[in-house]
Amino acid sequence: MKRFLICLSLLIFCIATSAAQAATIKLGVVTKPGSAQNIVAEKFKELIEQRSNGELEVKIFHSASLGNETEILQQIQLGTVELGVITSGPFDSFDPIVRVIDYPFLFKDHQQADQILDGPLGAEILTSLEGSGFKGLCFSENGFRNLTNSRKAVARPEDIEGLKIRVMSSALHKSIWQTLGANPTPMPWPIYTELEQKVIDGQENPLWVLEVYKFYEIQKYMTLTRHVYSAHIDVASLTWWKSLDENTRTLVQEAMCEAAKFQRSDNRAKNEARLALLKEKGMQVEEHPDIDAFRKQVADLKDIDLFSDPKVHDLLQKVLEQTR
Ligand code: EAX
Repeated sequence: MKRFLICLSLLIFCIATSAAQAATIKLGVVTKPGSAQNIVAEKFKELIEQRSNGELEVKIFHSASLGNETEILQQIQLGTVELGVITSGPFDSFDPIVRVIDYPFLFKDHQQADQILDGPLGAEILTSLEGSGFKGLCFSENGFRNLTNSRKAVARPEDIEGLKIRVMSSALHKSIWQTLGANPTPMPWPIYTELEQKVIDGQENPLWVLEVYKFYEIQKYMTLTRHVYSAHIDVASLTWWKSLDENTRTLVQEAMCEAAKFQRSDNRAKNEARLALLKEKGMQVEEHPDIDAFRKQVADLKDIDLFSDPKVHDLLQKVLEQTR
């Protein structure tokens, strides 16, 4: 009997300690539930918790509860946050190589974006991020960005003259809008209040943002510029990554890439209905702006200083060749 009791208490002890060992992974996103980043995060959580039999637990910090995207990236670098689903724009100040994928009018469609990002050129970007403390896992998407504003219909570059446009914290995005004649104002997410109070006239983001954040209430005009295909880079803290065993790394990598693919197709499938909804809500949409004119205006950006680093320059050349 005594033996039995000892065995039983040992068993209970083992169960209790193994339950206590369930590691909690912190995952940061800046946007709110229902947003593109959260759809990736929630899918990842579901997959990894299922596959690790409860040994890994994911806690999603959304709605900027860890700060803006730059601040989340800093915490990932430090290792105080393990994972992030972060728009590629703000990576600009950590590693200039990401400017390559935010290059204006680079990808003609989703298929081409997938082909480059899921291929060797995308892998070069993910690997390069290790130099700044990130383990790049895969690409999910924000989507093709479109211009909106509260002042006037925009169909050509000259219509943009003087518009105060909020841009992400990215030197490239600022240059794009300067070159197009706007007055670009870098500002972290979220920006509803600034738009509402007319501190800024406009912004640029994919269709889902206008629906989820109800920008149709405060932005009358939209132009389907699709000027930048905005990826999210799904990253882990390199310090944390190095502390993981091989099995856990594989689990995390596979679950994140599956979540990314799931989210990309989910996002794309919803775009048509979103456009209809935005029109129904009263937005005036310019569906056929003079894209050639916009494209011409930014054509020399590849020669500016932001692309002077030889590694960045070479990769941009390669991507431009493959997307022509
Ligand atoms: O998804 O800051 C931005 O414009 C980003 O696209 C934001 O994460 C919304």
